[in-house]
Amino acid sequence: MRQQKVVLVTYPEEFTMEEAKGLIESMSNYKIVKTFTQKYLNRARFGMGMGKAEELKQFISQNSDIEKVFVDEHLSAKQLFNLEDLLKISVIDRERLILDIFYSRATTTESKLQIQLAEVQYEIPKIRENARLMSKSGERAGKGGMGEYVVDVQFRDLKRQMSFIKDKLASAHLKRQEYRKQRLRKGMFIVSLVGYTSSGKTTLFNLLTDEHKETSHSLFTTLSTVTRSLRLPSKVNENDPENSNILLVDTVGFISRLPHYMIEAFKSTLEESLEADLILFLIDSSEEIDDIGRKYSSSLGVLQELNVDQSKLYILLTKADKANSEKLQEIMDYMDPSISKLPVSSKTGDGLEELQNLIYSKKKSRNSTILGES
Ligand SMILES: Nc1nc2c(ncn2[C@@H]2O[C@H](COP(=O)(O)OP(=O)(O)OP(=O)(O)O)[C@@H](O)[C@H]2O)c(=O)[nH]1
Ligand SMILES: [Mg+2]
Repeated sequence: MRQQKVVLVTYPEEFTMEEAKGLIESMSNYKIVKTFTQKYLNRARFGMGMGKAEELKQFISQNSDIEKVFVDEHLSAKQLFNLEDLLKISVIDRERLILDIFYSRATTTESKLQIQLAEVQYEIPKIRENARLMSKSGERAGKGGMGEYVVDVQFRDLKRQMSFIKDKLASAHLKRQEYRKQRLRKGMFIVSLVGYTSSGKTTLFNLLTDEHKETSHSLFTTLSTVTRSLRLPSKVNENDPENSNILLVDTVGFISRLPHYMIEAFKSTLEESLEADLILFLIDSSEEIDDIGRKYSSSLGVLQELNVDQSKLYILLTKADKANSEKLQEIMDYMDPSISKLPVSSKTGDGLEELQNLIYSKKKSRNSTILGES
């Protein structure tokens, strides 16, 4: 495959830099040849400061094989236009990159629709801004001399697309709700796996369900919610077959600085997993302690934004084969003491039986509550 040479402009913090690189590298057709850092990427004209933009321009003019610049921040239509005008090559902002990754990975109709919705929501403010820029300057907006009429038509078209996609998503959502009701009627106990991208959700899902869904160190490997039934082993269920069947749900991962409209677009599938009886919140314990803290806070932020019932959360410290007991303790001490925690390793199987016991006992207690209520 031909690789395009690209330049990255990001913040100087190690965590942010590594995450931006991880995002770009998860698109295997891009190769980063140079990384520039800037303390602020919200300057009015170019996002980055004038000096940095000039430095970038010089670097690109000396390296004519560079095809794209990635700016690790949300850029307005004006900033994108100004930068492309200066650099004469295409500029991609953080949201565009995340959308492109999602596009390249989406396999199900619903996830494709969700991404289309996010895409339209990404475009709308840009069209609005173009129209504003145009009326301000009394000129025709956009590079191609696009007239106001065209902007209006585009705007209406996007609005129409948005309501069309929303309708389709709503009917997919209804279908899901129907399935959910059926599951509830059958007394199914639902456990979902949520957490930052690459925290090990699918690896654990595969291990528990004997599945072979794709796992990878690259970001956003899973984009569709997958549900499988599984039977807890008999050593766990104490010959209580009635309580040994559960449903396990794998979900799309989180990332820091995820724009609100993207969470919105994925809400229906995420919400479904958050309505589970038990939500396993995965944290990769193999990482640097500061990065763990950041990922924990940003994932918890998304969960809170989705109004998750915190009493259903249970933290799993994954990849425990790569952390010693002091580090595991340090991570646990850092986190909310009201949420229980368990270290697990899908590689060595450590903690797996405890996890199965936990699921079993939660299911048993839920069933006895239901019986008690009726
Ligand atoms: N050492 C070790 N590596 C693990 C373990 N679990 C997962 N991994 C690795 O972590 C990486 C990410 O795993 P995935 O299961 O794809 O992560 P995910 O949370 O599903 O990621 P997304 O689908 O991108 O949200 C892969 O390279 C796995 O091999 C573990 O217990 N130990
Ligand atoms: Mg996955």
